[in-house]
Amino acid sequence: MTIDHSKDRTELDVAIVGAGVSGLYALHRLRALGYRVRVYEQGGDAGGTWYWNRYPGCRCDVESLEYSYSFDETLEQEWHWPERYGTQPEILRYVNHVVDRYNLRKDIVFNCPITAATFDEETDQWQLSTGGGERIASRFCIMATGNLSTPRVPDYEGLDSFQGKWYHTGQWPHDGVDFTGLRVGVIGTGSSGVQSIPIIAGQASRLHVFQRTPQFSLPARNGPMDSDKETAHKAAYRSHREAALDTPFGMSGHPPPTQSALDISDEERQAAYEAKWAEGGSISFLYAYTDLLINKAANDTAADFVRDKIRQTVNDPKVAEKLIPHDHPIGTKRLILDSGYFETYNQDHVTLVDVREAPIERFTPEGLRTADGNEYELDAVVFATGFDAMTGALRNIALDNGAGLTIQDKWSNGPRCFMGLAMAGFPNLFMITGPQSPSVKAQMILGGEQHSDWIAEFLEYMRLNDVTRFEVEQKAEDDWVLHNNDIADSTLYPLANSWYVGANVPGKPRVFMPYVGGFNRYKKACDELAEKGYPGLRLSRYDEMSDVAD
Ligand code: N01
Repeated sequence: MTIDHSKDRTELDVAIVGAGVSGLYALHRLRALGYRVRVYEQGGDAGGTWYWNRYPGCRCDVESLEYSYSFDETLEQEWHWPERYGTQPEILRYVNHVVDRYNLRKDIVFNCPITAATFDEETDQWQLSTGGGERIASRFCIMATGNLSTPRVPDYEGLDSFQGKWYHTGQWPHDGVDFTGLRVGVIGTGSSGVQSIPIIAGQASRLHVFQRTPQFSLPARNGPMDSDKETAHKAAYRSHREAALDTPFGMSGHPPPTQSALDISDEERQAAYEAKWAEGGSISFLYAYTDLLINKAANDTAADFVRDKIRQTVNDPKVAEKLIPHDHPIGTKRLILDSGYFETYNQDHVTLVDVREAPIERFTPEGLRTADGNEYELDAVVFATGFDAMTGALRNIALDNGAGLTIQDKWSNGPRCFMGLAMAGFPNLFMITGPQSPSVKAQMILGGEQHSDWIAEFLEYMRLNDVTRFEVEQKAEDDWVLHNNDIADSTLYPLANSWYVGANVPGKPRVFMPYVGGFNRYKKACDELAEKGYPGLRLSRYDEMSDVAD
């Protein structure tokens, strides 16, 4: 991109890309500190993932009393969540309430994708371009672009010829879709597929689910908010939030396990799993024992328990066996929470099609054909086929450092970041919940708040020290990437072909992307970095180009 030094451009201290839950909080926090901040959002309104994912059954898998902002105690007390887990419309209503309550809208530009960003070495500013041709110069840029924000539709031959309608769960029509009386196909059985399939089955005259890989799913046990629980939680909200910060996944209410799954009798273990199954929730289940995610034999006890539950739920034993995962340890792909998913296959009009055995060969005007020659006539197809996770959004921007390095080059062998917050070679650029931070492995709103607070304090430190530029030292990044990989390799996570390693996108380098050392451990590392004066980050001023701190 050519650098624009003209005056007819917006001048900012901080440009934030993305008005999801993280970008919104970053705006609120930085504006209060007096920075000139603006958010650029490609969608028509705020909410990020909750703006786009409007598919039937979409709901958060973190309990609503936890999945909410913690920065304002009055907001916490006043907001009432009607259900144990928030539905997409309810969460979007909450997000919009936050936007209005803190008057954020005036500093957000909607329908405005950032298409290119170049760092200007001369002025220590990012030069951003929008889809509409606007130019922005900003000292700092924060990419709050989300981890699951780039939907992926597999490249199927013949899709253009299909005469029915098709949808992706991550780009759902705002006025909804009525499948009543239609022959519907759903491709994909991750969280989005598993949540939407029971609802779509309730409308469709015929439903075919095209499954490539079965996944583990547990009952969510959703229901109306228990008012006693809400009152008790709100009475102690501060201590819940404090406790959440000190957990590996950023959620309170789950006492740390103390025992190995292999150190107790089969009967005791079975009873514990039954209790967790009845309680609902994935953290509670995976946190039953100390070693479920690090020891395959321990993991097998939990996986076998869930496999048996699937067998008990699905009437047809052949269908049940097809729905049982065998290719990955439980929890190493995002553990799904469902409401009546496996029961759906007991309905006569619902058919499971194994597309691992016979892959989808092509779409036809009438539907699709699989490799065994079977033809499926469909009026509508739902792609629940996931996202180019964690790196897709940034790689879609023409992002370069003004000195010949693009993000595509930088990440050609997979993402490399310093604590998921910044990258060597890209001065003055932050990411919120980027690769190699806890991101998707912790409560995302909490992670967004923690990152935004850390960035705010760092900006204040730079302002105080009259610094205009920070750069990540290569060694600091290399050390962090090594640390991230070492931790991942000490767990069972890399055994799964998951989107955590980019396995769902053909050709994507296989790198374990989230930090799985625990949110608490990660936060401690961030806090220590600040306390020690930001070692690993090189600080300078553009008119001097001399170091002001090490
Ligand atoms: O996407 P996914 P998702 N042919 O990647 C299949 C979060 N989330 O949108 O496993 C046939 O998990 C693919 O098969 P395979 C949550 O973190 C949260 O469901 O690659 N099938 C898989 O079955 C979640 O993990 C919530 O073999 C193909 C599915 O499509 C993440 O978002 C709700 C295919 C994709 O599953 C992503 O979930 C929703 C092909 N060519 C999402 N390509 C909650 O909070 C892909 N698939 C509850």
